[in-house]
Amino acid sequence: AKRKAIIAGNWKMNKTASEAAVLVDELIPAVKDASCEVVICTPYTDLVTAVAKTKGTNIHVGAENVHFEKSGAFTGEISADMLVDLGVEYVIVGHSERRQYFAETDQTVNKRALAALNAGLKVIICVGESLQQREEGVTEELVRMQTKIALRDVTAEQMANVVIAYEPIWAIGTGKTATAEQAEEVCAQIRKVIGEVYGEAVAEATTVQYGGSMNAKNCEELLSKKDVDGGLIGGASLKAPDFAVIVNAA
Ligand code: 3PY
Repeated sequence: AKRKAIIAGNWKMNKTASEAAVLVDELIPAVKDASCEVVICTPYTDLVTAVAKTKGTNIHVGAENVHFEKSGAFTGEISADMLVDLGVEYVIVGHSERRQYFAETDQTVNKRALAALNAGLKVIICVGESLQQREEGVTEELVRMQTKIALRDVTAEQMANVVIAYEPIWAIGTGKTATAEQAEEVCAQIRKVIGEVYGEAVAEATTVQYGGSMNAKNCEELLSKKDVDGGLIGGASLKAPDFAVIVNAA
C-alpha cells in the first residue's frame, strides 16, 4: 500500500489570531481538492481559530510544540491534553529551531513525542544535520541517532501516528534547499532505521517528509522521490496560493 503523503505547514511565530482567521479562510478553498493529507501547524494562540474554521474541511490542525509533563508547575508550557481538548490532531516536536534556540535535546524530543502520542496526538518529529555536520560527513550517523532516540519507547502500534520530517538545518529559512537526491538519500536512511527498529512493514507505512525551504517552485521534484512522502513547509505555508501548489503536487 502506498504511504500517506502529508503536506504540513509550519507557521512558526507568525500570524495573530485575527490574521490566522484570514489565512485559514484563504486556505480552505485553495486546498479542498488535495489528494494528500493537509495539516497546518500554528502558534498556540491561533489553534482555537484554526480548529473552529477548519471543522468539516480536509484541513487538519497541529501545534508547533508540546510539553512532556501532564500538568503542574511549568509556567508558560502547554500539555498534550490541553491540545487534544481543543481538537488539535498533530504536533511538531524537535524542530531545529527548538533545538537551537530553546535547548531541546534528543532526550526532551523523545519525552515530548511520548507525551503527545500517549495523549492521542499525531507527531511530526524533526531530525536533520547542520552544515558543519554535513561537511564532516556524519549526516547519516547523526540522523540515525536523532531518529532512534526520538522513538525510544514508542510502540509499533504508535508508529501509525508518527511522521518523521527530515529537515537539514542549513536549508531552513536560508532559501537553500537540499537537492532532491540529497533529500531522497536521507529520507531513505530514516526509513531504514525505522525498519531496523520496527520491521519492514512499519518502515514502509511511515510517512517521511522533507522540510527546509520547500516551495511552489521546487516541490514537484522533491515530492517525486520515492522516499519523500510529503513536506513540512515553512515560509510558503503562509501564502495560500503557494501552499496550494505544494499540496496539489503531493
Ligand atoms: C522551513 O521550511 O524552513 C522549515 O523549517 C519548515 O519546518
